Amino acid sequence: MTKMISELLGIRYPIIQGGMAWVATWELASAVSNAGGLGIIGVGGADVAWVAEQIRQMKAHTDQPFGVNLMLMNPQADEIAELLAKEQVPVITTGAGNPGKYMARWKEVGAKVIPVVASVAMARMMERAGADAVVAEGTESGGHIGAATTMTLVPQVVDAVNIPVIAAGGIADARGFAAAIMLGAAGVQMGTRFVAAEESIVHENYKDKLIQAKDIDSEVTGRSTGHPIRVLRNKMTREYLRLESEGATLEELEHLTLGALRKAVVEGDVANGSVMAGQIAGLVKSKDSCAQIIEEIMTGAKELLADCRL
Ligand code: TUI
Repeated sequence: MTKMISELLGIRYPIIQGGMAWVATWELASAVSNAGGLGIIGVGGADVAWVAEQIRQMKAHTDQPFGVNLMLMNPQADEIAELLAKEQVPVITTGAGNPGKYMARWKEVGAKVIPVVASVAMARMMERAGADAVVAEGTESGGHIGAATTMTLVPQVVDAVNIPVIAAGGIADARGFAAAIMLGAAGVQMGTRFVAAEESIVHENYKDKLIQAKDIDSEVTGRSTGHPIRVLRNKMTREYLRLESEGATLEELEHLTLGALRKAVVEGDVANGSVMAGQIAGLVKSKDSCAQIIEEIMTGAKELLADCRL
């Protein structure tokens, strides 16, 4: 039987919260860590001073393990990588690139390093570079995505590496958790369900749009630019996809998405902003506390897995 990541990370339950830009602030992350999961601060495009303050707040609001996600396209990635080492952040996850050049430094200070990957090749590369685990993130996820689905990616990554694999993409309840365990995962990462959590600081308009979303309400912008981003359909995506199909330039397209996530999360402009969410948004129907979410999933999954017969 696979060892759960709760053992590796010193947490009660093998559930980690995605490191979502603008959304995963210390308020959400500390609530998840205090509820027995692993809360993660999402750096996104923020600067080093913002990250330092978030870590300070996190340490003040939880005595449980926590993580920071470094989005590797961040212009200050080098400085932030060093800050994470100096602050002895217990768990570091990365997204949207290859964190190879930071691994030795992070391992030297004893951080557990968990890159988010979207392919078997990248998972293998990360294992060789010294990763403690990987998050295998399927294309059902919100935000920046790869091509493979969670159902196909997770078992292939599990077979390819000897480190624990955390499943992400399309998981928001006990059934998804149990399914991930059946695929060989040692835990799950969830984003979308936590966006709607009581403790999440995202604008109520964003949470309401998420809760009203149906199964087929997400779109992927940026396929033509090489930066596919899954978001809920709105005025911005209609305009974006129209321009994209007409062969618009990168500049014209970027004009629509620059600052768009902040616009949706902070200002609540869910018509013109970028409402990042996974395909599982249709399953998220209430704004629960992080403790309720984690308790519901663990209790439900135990029952499902115990009752499982052919
Ligand atoms: O990183 C994510 N999801 C994200 S990051 C993000 S921030 C952003 N905001 C606005 C525009 C653009 C980005 C929003 N959502 N998930 C983890 C993830 N990583 N998914 C896919 C990958 C990935 C992709 C390529 C990991 C490695 C990789 O390697 C490429 C290489 O360097 O070889």
